Amino acid sequence: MNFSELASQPHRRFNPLTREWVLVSPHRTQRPWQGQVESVPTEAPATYDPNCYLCPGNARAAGTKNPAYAETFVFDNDFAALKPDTPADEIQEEELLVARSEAGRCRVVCFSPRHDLAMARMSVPELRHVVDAWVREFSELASDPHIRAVQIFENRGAMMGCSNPHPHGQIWANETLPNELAKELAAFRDYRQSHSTTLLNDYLKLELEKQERLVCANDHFVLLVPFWAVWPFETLLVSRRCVSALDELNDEERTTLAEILRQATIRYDNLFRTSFPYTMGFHQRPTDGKDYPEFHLHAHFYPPLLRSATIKKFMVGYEMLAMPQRDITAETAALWLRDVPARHYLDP
Ligand code: H2U
Ligand code: ZN
Repeated sequence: MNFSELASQPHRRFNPLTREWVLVSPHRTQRPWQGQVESVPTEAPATYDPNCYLCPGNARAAGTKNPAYAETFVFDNDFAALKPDTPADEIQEEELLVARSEAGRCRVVCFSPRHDLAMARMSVPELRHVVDAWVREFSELASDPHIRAVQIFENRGAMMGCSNPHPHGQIWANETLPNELAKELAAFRDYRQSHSTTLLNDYLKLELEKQERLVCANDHFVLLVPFWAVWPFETLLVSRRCVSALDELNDEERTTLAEILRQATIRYDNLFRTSFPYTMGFHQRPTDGKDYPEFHLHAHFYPPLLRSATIKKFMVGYEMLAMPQRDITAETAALWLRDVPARHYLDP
């Protein structure tokens, strides 16, 4: 059987980064939908909102006043999930009741002083400030001997639990490796041991040959729908050069990262002509001071929308109890994202 025949039938695909499988059921895209329909915000936010806790000059929920910032602004999360002064402690009863203290830091990154913008509506120089802020934060947090992992991410849109339309992301830094990073690190390490190359270098080479899952690319980054995608329009953003974290990107690469982030988010917005919700974030090397030549910097975009701006994918039932499942194939999703204009639908 060839690939297109297999891809038209129910099948499983392997995710070499997590070493888990996803069930793909392409025929199910035909099924009717009588479930929940999401509402699409129709009113555009104002450029400044006096009630927004992230806008310049405003007071945050805990009372601290934001400075009149002009580019990006980073602060310690007032409701941090991880705190630097957490005392070390642990319990263990048999192998069943096990808990350990976890210290860390949480930061909030305001991408822009403009309340109404999103990555898709920011210019490349503006997004470059965001990239530079991420690099600065990563380096500073990585230099703390207690911090071994830095998770940079953005929740965009109320559907993904974003608490405020003001463009912002978060950084959580902790003492131990979070589950997803640990899974990927083990896969990167094993691949490098059994091949002389690195996992994402080889994968990128294959995708560049095959072309069918590519969305867009520039000199230093490629955006594609991974073969093993779970979310309907999930994408993977990979650096062409194998670097282990944002701090290794040179000046030109940082600008091209800003460019491809803009392209990625414009394409998402254009797909259903809406401010596309997603969770996105970077996976980078652990920050314990060791070298990780096997680790390849990348970002994942996980958007929940299924086939219009109002229908969302739920991860329930089979996904919660068995394994992730998707209907639209990675190849079809890539085609849709590749075919939308590269210019934002709201831009004049
Ligand atoms: P989300 O929209 O992804 O939830 O991120 C907003 C973060 O901002 C959230 O973690 C923090 C919340 O704790 N926050 C502050 O630190 N100060 C505030 O005044 C409100 C929100
Ligand atoms: Zn605001």
